[in-house]
Amino acid sequence: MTAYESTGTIDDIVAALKGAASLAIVSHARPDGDAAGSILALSRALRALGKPVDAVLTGDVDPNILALAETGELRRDSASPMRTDVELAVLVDTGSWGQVEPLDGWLRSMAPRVLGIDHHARGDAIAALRVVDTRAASTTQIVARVIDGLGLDLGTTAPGGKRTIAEAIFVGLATDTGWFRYQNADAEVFALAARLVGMGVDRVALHQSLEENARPERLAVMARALASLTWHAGGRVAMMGVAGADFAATHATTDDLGGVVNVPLEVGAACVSILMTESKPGTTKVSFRSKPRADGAPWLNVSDFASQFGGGGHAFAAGAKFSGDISCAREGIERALARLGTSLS
Ligand SMILES: [Mn+2]
Repeated sequence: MTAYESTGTIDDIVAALKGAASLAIVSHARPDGDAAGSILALSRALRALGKPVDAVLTGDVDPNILALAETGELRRDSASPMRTDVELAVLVDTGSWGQVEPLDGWLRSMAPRVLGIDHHARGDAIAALRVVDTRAASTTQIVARVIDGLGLDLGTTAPGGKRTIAEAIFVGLATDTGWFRYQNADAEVFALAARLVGMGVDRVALHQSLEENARPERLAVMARALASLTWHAGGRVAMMGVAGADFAATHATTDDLGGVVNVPLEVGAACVSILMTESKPGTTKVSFRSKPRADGAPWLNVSDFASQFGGGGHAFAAGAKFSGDISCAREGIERALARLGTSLS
C-alpha cells in the first residue's frame, strides 16, 4: 500500500494547471461546503485565466450548496457523461475510491492526468500528482495557496460572474472548522479568514444561507435522532440512530441531518458522538465526532476508529459505511468501543 501523501508541491500543481488547456474539476459524492467551495474557487480562477472548465458535482446535492454557484458554474454528473477529452482532471477534498464511486471509470480512464488537492489523512493513489496537507483545516485553504501561486487576486470572479474566489474559499474554511469553532481553526485559519472578510466576503449572509436555511423537516428528524440517543462508556459516548422509518415519517432526507451528530457534544461529559443513518435499505452511514481533551488531542481519534470499518476522515470528524441496518452497525461499533476499555474514562 502506498502512503497517502503529497507527490509534489504547490508549485507543481500550479505548473500543471497553467499547462492544461482544458480541465474537469470533481470531488466526493454528496459535496459539502469544502468540496463545493474548492471546486468553485478553482473553476473561477481557471476560467478567469481563459480555460474551459467542466465543474461537476456528484450524488445528491444539498440545495443550499448548489445555491453557492452562479448559473452555469456547476453541473451535476447526471446531466451528461464525464468528458474524456479534457487535458486534466482535478480531484479535490478526497483521494478515496470509496468516495468517488460515480466517477470511478472516468478517473481510471484519465490516469495519469489526474491531479489531487486534499487534506484528509487517508486515501488512494487516484491522483498521480497530488498535494495532501493534513494540517490544513480545509481543502480551500490549500486551494488559496494554489490560487496565490497562479498569481490571481482572491477577489477575482469568473468572466461575467459576480461571486469571487474569496467567497468560495471562505465557504470551505468556515464549514470545515464549524464556523471557526473546531480544534483545526488555528492562527493560519483566522489569518486567511481575516484576509477574506477584509476583501468583502459577506460571512453573515453565507452563514444564513448555509446554516439558517433549513426546512421544518430538519427539526422533525432531529427530534427523532435525539429521542434515540443512548449513552455508553459511562456517559462519554453518545449514540443516535435514524432509520428508514424515521425518514418516511418525517418526510426528511439525509440532507436534513447535517450537523445533528454534533448536538450530543453539548453535554459536558460527552467526549464522542456517533450518528447512524440508514441512508437506504441495507446501508447505514455512520458519522463520528470527538471533542478535545485538555491537552488538545481528541478524546478518540475518530479517523482511526472509523478506519476499522473501512471509513476515515479527520481526528475530530470521520465517517464510515456499513452494509446492514442500524442494529448491525450498532453491534460492530459497540464491540469496538468495548475494546477501547478504559481509555475513554
Ligand atoms: Mn474538507
